[in-house]
Amino acid sequence: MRMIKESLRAQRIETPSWAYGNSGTRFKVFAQRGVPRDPYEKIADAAQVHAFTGVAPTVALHIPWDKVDDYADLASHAAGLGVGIGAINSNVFQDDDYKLGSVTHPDPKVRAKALAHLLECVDIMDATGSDTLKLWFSDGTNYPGQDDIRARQDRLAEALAAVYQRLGDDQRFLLEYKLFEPAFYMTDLPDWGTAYAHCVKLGPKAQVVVDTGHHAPGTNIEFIVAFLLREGKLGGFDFNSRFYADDDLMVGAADPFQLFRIMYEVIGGGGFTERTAFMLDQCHNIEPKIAGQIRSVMNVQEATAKALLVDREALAAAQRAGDVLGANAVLMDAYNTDVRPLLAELREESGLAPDPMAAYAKSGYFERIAADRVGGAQAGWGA
Ligand code: LRH
Ligand code: MN
Repeated sequence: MRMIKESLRAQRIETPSWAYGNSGTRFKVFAQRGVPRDPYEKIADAAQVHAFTGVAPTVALHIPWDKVDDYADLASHAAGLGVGIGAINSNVFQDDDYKLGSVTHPDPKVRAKALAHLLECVDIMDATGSDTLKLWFSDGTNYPGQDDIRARQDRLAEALAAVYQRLGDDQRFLLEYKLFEPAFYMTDLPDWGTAYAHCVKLGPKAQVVVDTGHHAPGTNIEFIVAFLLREGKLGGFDFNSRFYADDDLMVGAADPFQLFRIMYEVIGGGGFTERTAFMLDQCHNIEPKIAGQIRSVMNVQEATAKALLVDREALAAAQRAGDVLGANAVLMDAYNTDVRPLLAELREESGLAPDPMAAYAKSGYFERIAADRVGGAQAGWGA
C-alpha cells in the first residue's frame, strides 16, 4: 500500500485555463458569476484546485485566449500562487482566414500566417519556461472534392517540420488528432495513426496527445494508449468524457470504467511518469467551474488508485493459464474497490482536507470572487 500511496502522491494533473472561463455550444454560452476576466484570474482559480487536491500544480494556456503583455510576469504570478505554466496551446481555428484550413490551406500566405502563430507559441514557451507545445488543427473539408487530401498532408508535414526545427533541446510538441468537428467530411488529423505517422517522421520531440473525446463511438482508447506507449510516442492526454461526440464533460463522468482501463494501460506500459502530460481539456457549460475541476481531478485520482490496486501477478498468472474469467475478475476486483477512504487518508497525511469538494465549498472562495469580479469582460472562447 505504501508504494501505491507514493505513486498517488507523485501524480500530476494539469488544468486548462479555458475551463475557468465561459464556454458552451453553438446554441448558447451560459455566463456564470465570478468567472475570470483575464489570465491572471484564471490562474488564481487554478491555484485553488491545486490548493485543495495537491496534485494539480500546472495550468495549460491557450493563445490568444491567454495573451498578455508580459508572459514572464504571468509565470511569476503563477509561481506566487504555487502553480506553474504548463502546455502552451496554439489556436489556428478561430481566424476568418482559416475557413479553408490553416497550415493545410491552399493559399501559401494563409499557411505562412498560421505557421507564424505556431512559432510565436514557441516564443511564449521560452518566456514562461514551458517545455510543451500542444498542436490541434481544426483543418479539414466539408465536401468531397473540396480540396486534395494528399496535398493537404504535404502542407501539414511542411509546417510541422518547421515547428519541430524551432523547438529547443528540452522542448517538445504534442500532436492532437480529432475524428471530426468543425470539419464534417475529412479532418486532416483525424486519428492516432495519422498523428503517429507524422510524429515518427519528425523525431523524438514530437509525440501524440490522446484527447479522450476525439474518437469514433466504440473506439478502444486504451488499445491506442498501450500501442503508443510501446512505441514511445504517447506524450499525454486531454482528459474529458463524452456520451456522444466531443462533449468535453468532466473526465470519468460519462465512463469511469474506461478511464480506469486507460490508467491501467498507462501504469502497465510505463507511462505513469512526469514525461506523460495528464491534462484536463473540459468545458463546464452549466456546472460551477472550479468545483468541476476539483471533481475532475478527484475522478482521475480514483481511477488511478483503482488501476494501481490491480494484482498484476495474479492477473499475469490467470492470463498465462488462459483463465478468461479469472483474469477479468482480477481486474474487476480492483475496479470495484472503493478507493475514496485511501485517497482521503492520503490527503490528510499530506496536510490536506480529506474531501476537497467540501473544503473548497467551505472556503468561501467562490462567494469572494462572485462579489469581487464585477464589471469587465468575462473570459471565454472569444469566438
Ligand atoms: C479541440 C480541443 C483542443 C483545444 C480545444 C480547446 O476540440 O480538444 O485540445 O485546443 O479543444
Ligand atoms: Mn483537446
